[in-house]
Amino acid sequence: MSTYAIGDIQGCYKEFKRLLKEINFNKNKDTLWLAGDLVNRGPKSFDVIKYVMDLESSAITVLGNHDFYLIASYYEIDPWPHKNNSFEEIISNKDGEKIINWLKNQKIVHLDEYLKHILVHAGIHPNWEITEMLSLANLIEGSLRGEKCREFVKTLWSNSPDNWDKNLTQEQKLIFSVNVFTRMRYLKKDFSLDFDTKSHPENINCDNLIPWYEFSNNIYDKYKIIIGHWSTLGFQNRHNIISIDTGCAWGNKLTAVEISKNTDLKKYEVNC
Ligand SMILES: [Mn+2]
Repeated sequence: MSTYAIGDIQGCYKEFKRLLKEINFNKNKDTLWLAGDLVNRGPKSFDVIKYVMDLESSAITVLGNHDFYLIASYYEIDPWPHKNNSFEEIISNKDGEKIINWLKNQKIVHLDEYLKHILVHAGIHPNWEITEMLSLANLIEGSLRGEKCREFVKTLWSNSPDNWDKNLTQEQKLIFSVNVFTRMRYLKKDFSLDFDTKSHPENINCDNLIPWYEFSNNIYDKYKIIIGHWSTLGFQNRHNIISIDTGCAWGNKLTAVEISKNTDLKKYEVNC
């Protein structure tokens, strides 16, 4: 009865299966938390999603920016017409619609009150209260599952608004919160999102770019937040976050951690 979290798989099916072997994952006993970005970049996005679908309630997945990008591509919304992706295999497959429907039913945030951990792809904005954060996640999940999913996904490809304000319109709140949950890395001192910088904090030469988890917030005090998304940050086990995207799609590593209430974090990894 163990709970494991795995970072961004990004279509790296072979490495994913190797890692599951390494942790002796048993679908009938254990639970798998996936930090999002199941697809794109790697060669086998279709196989990764099919495998996770077959795990049924043994796997909990939160969506990442690449998973949103796949949903958009399925609806023929292409935010970056000149960028390559590896979605064709899924979109043209007879099970394509099933896969997209499954993705639309995954979560944005997973909070485990017993383990006191939260799983999210990129992060949680420091200006949010917990109830606000959960209701924004619910709003996104509802919009994905609703009849107007395509219209909703079409609005998302914007960097504006770049800061939180309780008076934003519903559409603006959705755009901002999807960006926070799935893309955020650095904030400026005024709490606005930076959309350009990906480097490790040690390589940043700018006083006005601060990793989001260095701000203080009640949510980060109460729960440890497990994130993927930031491969240049790599593995981190800090007081308020565990970062587990170790860049499998870039030929580095795929990482799993065992989450437990009582024992120290256990880390497992395979080379990619
Ligand atoms: Mn990502």
